[in-house]
Amino acid sequence: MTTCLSALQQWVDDVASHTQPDTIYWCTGSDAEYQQLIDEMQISGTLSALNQDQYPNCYLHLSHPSDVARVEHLTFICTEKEKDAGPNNHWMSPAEGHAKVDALFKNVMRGRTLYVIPYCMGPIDSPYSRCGVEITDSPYVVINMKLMTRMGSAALARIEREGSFVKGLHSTGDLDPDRRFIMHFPEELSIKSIGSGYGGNALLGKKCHALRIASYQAREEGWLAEHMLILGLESPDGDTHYIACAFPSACGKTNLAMLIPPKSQLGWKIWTLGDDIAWLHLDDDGRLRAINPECGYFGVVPGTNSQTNKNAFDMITRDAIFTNVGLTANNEPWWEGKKVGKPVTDWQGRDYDPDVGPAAHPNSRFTVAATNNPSYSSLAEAAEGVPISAIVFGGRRKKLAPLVYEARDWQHGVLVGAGVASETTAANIGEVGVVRRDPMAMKPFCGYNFADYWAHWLSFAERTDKLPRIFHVNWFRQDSDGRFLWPGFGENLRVLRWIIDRCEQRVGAKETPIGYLPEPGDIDIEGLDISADAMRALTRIDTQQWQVEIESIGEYFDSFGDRLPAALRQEQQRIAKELASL
Ligand code: SAT
Ligand code: MN
Repeated sequence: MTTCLSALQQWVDDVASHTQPDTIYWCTGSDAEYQQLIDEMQISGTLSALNQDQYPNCYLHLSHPSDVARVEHLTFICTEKEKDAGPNNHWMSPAEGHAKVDALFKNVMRGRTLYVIPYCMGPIDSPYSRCGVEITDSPYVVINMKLMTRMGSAALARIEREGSFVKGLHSTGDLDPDRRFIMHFPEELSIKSIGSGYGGNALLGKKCHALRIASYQAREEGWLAEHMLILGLESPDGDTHYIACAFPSACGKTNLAMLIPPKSQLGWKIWTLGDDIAWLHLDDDGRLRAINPECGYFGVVPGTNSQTNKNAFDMITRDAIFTNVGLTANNEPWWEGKKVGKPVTDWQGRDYDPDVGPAAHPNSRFTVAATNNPSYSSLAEAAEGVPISAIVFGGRRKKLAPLVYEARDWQHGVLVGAGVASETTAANIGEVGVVRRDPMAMKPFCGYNFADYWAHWLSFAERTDKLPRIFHVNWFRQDSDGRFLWPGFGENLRVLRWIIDRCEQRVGAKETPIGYLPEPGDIDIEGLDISADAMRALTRIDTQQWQVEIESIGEYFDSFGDRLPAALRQEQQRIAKELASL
């Protein structure tokens, strides 16, 4: 056995002697193994088969009612120096972090199976991919990792070849929220997660590895690990531009990534490369290229229907795992906004009663392989990734942010990303609907100090002059009566077209202190029921509101002290000054 595999074996042995599982099982990633686990989980009652005529190979898992979302307040970055984790993270020293969870891991796998999951984030043969091994006692985690990552023997072979991997240790423990921690040790490239079976806390390849640990690793190695979807937008002429968009959790990344153009946008087509995470590297020509480290979707179910996201609606009618949705009398999954059927039981398995609560939990999820998606792009497997034309930031803002605007240059674009704010959603346990800063949609996911992260972003401009343009969008603007000004969903394609027109220098723009805005007539609204007033409101800035916003961004920057890159402060002051002189 090579040194790396013996290091892996040693770690598995150490974990086993500490956690005392009944059995140890090394996952191969085969289809037969997947089916075997599904069968076992049905026997143990942790999974039930859905109507196999309507939903072949689809299953339902109901989680513990207290374990339905990420837990940012229990998520820690454990670095030697507190300053390295930054004010954007909860910090604990590595010694304390290990001690705290190791005590909880003691004997925790008694009576359970310890699964060893070697996995590769990214195409198995891509130089940009990185591997990890997750140890878990949850078969639910194993079947989800099978759909979400390149998992099993091929990944193990790569680990053996490369000699390095991220170590992730997970146990559902007793699911007691008081004994739940998601600990990251970026300096050791390791993760320890206990007390939760929820995706974002338990599928360690996803947020824990591909964002928190990878963002740290990316800074050291000169790339970026981002909370971004990747899509290809093909024009009627057959040109395809690739766009990476960062929106906070549950703000429509999955919908945008697999958008079906409305009839009015004849000849346009969207290809999906990824819906949640992008790893971005400069290639030898200085172009920014993206790979999606995942190969499946863990998407929000409620609201998915044939109008909002037909591709998702169709792709989850087979081979999907549903978590925390309701059921119809016909044993089909049901969720709010499905538009067909009606529920008889809710996500806690109780008789459905609308007075008690929704049938599906607002953060209920589907897990499905990316290849199930009708708009799947096979370039998701391309070792070299795809070249990115535009980076788009966005958030959920009732007011303030226009439908779309473009940053003046990269440095300004980094400020636009750093200033992202959004109303909170059900993807995290906590209050929903309050505006908070969510720079680059990475607030819950950056594994180090945001000030250093922004400096890293800024440094790309010194390495190449071929960087993508940076934009900001807001699909969620409302009028004073709380009605959405923009129809959203498939119509968002019209905004992406303006973005591509800008990249191709086919359209001008209004220059404002916050960036370039479209002239109302430059966004194609043909066939849309949208008033000229609404279009004006969507494409102008309110100077006073923006003065308050830019000042608030300045105050937010203050919390990073002297680690804040001077260029960001200058940019913020420039905008403040220009707004004041309007
Ligand atoms: O963290 S999850 O992967 O469960 C979903 C999200 O918040 O984006
Ligand atoms: Mn996400």
